[in-house]
Amino acid sequence: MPDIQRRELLVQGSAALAAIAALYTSRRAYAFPTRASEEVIRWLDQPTENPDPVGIQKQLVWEDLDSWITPNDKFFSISHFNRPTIDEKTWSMEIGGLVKKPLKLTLADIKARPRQEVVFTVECSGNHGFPFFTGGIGNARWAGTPLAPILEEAGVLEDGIEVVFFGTDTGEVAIRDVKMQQNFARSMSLAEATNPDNLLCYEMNGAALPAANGFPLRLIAPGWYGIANVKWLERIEVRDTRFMSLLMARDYVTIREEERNGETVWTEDSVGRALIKSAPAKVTRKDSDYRIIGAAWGAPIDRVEVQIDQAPWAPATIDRSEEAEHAWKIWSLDWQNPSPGEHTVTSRAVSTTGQVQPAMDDPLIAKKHTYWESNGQVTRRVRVV
Ligand SMILES: Nc1nc2c(c(=O)[nH]1)N[C@H]1C(S)=C(S)[C@@H](COP(=O)(O)O)O[C@H]1N2
Ligand SMILES: [Mo]
Repeated sequence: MPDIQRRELLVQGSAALAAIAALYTSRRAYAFPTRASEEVIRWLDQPTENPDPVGIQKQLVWEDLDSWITPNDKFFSISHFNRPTIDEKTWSMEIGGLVKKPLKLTLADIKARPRQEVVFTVECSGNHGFPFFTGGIGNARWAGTPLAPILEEAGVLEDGIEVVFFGTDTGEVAIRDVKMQQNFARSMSLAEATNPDNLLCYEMNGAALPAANGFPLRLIAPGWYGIANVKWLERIEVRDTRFMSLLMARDYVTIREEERNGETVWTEDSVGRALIKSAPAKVTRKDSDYRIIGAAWGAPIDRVEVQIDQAPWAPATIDRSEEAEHAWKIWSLDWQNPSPGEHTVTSRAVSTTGQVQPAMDDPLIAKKHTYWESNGQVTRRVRVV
């Protein structure tokens, strides 16, 4: 710390300390591999027109990525059914089912409980599954209270194996020719649900949870795909059977062909935990110095590599100024004097346990018949002038 600041600190005591701390955090919040007076070059390949602007709102525009935290007014939002407007004065949430002591909690009850924060990058598992859906991702600082102690207080009975999260939103669901009006609902096993990271979340980046993101309360399950983070929570129920909801067992199922001794087996996995992934976000130019910037998430990231055209993979630099266990990592690669014309840029993330983000022709991706869990390597096209 420079002398002048130290002296000020001694003179003005804790007020100065707080001011300096605030300055330091605000500077940190804007750390990003951006250079003054650089130009952002838009990708030649752009997403196609969104056919469902009500269901899929405000996708991330990758070229606009300029901060580690995604501001609330730019955060993507997904809804499968209706988008409920909930009055917090009349709202409360029940915790019931196989528990000794069912609970009914108001928002004030929940806010009075211990507060916990997590910076977590939420990605929709359908992101990059369609040409119109490539920005279903954002990174926010979520605050709420941990779920596990609430389940503990309710006292899960011995037969309870499954925790179901019901949203307020409903939609018509048809199975064969039977039509039903169902709530949005997802579950976790008791062990998954009681992970100490899981939050009943009421705050997003320091503001009340916006309506689009689940006001007044949503589940935040760090490390899981977006779908598990149930918004507009209404009821949590402990049950003694696995829960096979629309959004776990009939939709949001990844179906793949896999090979076993030369024979094909079809595997069907319910979409749950996030998978390792990265994407180039943008190319910037300052005079003839180009730079590629991107993000990597979905698993503990060890490194990111970038391939330009058919050149060997080059290691990107990970921005260490802003890091959190469940948040995306921002990376960059300087690209000096590229030749004029069109180029491709591909990134791949490698996890600390050695998992590599699969190439598009890897059987994991190429033999996947459904669009969820599209964590294959993303290639973008750019023109250098
Ligand atoms: N109640 C409810 N929760 C929901 C959804 C929904 O439609 N209803 N959509 C899910 C999906 S598919 C995603 S990707 C995330 C998106 O969170 P966001 O809208 O805050 O970005 O919310 C999840 N939680
Ligand atoms: Mo999603």
